[in-house]
Amino acid sequence: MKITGARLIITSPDRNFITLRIDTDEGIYGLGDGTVNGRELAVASYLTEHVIPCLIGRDPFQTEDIWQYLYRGAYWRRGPVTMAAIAAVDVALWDIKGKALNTPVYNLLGGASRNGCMVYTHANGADIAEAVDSVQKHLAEGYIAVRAQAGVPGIASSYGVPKKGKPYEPAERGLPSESLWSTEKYLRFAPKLFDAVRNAVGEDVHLLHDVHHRLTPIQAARLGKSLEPYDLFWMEDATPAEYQEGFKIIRQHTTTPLAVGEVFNSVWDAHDLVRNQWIDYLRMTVSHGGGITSAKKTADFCDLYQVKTGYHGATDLSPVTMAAALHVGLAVHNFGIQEHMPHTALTDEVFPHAYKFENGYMHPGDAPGLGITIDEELAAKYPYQRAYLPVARLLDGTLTDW
Ligand code: CS2
Ligand code: MG
Repeated sequence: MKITGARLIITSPDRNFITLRIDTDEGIYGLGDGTVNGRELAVASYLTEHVIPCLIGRDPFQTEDIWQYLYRGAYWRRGPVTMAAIAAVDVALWDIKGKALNTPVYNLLGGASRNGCMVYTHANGADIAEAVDSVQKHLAEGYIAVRAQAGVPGIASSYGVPKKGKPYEPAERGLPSESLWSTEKYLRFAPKLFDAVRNAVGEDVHLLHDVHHRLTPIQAARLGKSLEPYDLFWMEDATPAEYQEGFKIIRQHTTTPLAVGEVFNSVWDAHDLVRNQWIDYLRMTVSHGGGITSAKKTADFCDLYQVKTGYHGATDLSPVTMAAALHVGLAVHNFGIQEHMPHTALTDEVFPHAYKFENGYMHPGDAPGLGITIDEELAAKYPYQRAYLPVARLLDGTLTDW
């Protein structure tokens, strides 16, 4: 089999998505996701100008060799744009492989290791009462794991809390908005939120929380300690992780499980975190971390250290990534949990898919390949629109991590 062509489908049903379609001489095609929220066209250009010309004529079954060619062969390695572009190619090739062999991709990765992938979804509210209601609403929908975020009193726009009446979607069309942040107010508030949520839902529900990179290690240690009575499934992105050893400080002080890595793009971003067992869950998902080829290797590396997967699954990862993540998640031994922030109905219509949610779990479905398609006619009705993630400042105006 030979690759005969590859092209991008850029669409913005409710938000921007970059989808790569690779075609072969046998009429089989595959899809990959190259979306990097707020920097979409950089990946599009990387693929169109530099990658697609190198793919024509290659054997799509050579996923390992093509991965190495795009990673080592470029000389310039890593980075979100490069790794998302490599992922788009790699995921599309695995899709082709599965379709050609008439089997779901998970069967090529070791087969199903479980009946389904446990997922968590987002509950949020302007205040504690609204957040508790939102958790209960998601439990009623069948979720058994829920992330809770609430507006911090005195902070106009807290991370994870939607604008009135809208679903939570951080990227906004136009230039970046700016929000204000106070770590002191947040640290006093977060234990009150989980006290209320845990009391309302009882012992059995898995509760998660995203700090979104906003604390120093010692502040994160204090938060982890203060949340221990509420038995969290994880505390996420407690501190920025460029300096991996920072997590050692958090680890020394608290038994609250730690998740990190949605902004990582290489196993090297997590190397010290994993081999020192400073974290419990790695969040780098398939599309931002170089594709299925590298996700499988990274998961196997984590398994040696009892670190589990907890892949990022926000709406800026397209349904193609959700499908790929579920195939990997179903197959690897050390699957932990999958984030599920459902896409809008319109996005689901643009990307018809075989994966399903039922009673707290998702399954990738048994269609050959990834089980995902794209309605190109519908996609064409929604052209790309520039959008950015917000930026955050401290109360005195200092730029901080959003
Ligand atoms: C978040 C994301 O899902 C998460 O855990 O941290 O909402 C993140 O802010 C976005 O994916 C950024 O694009
Ligand atoms: Mg997060």
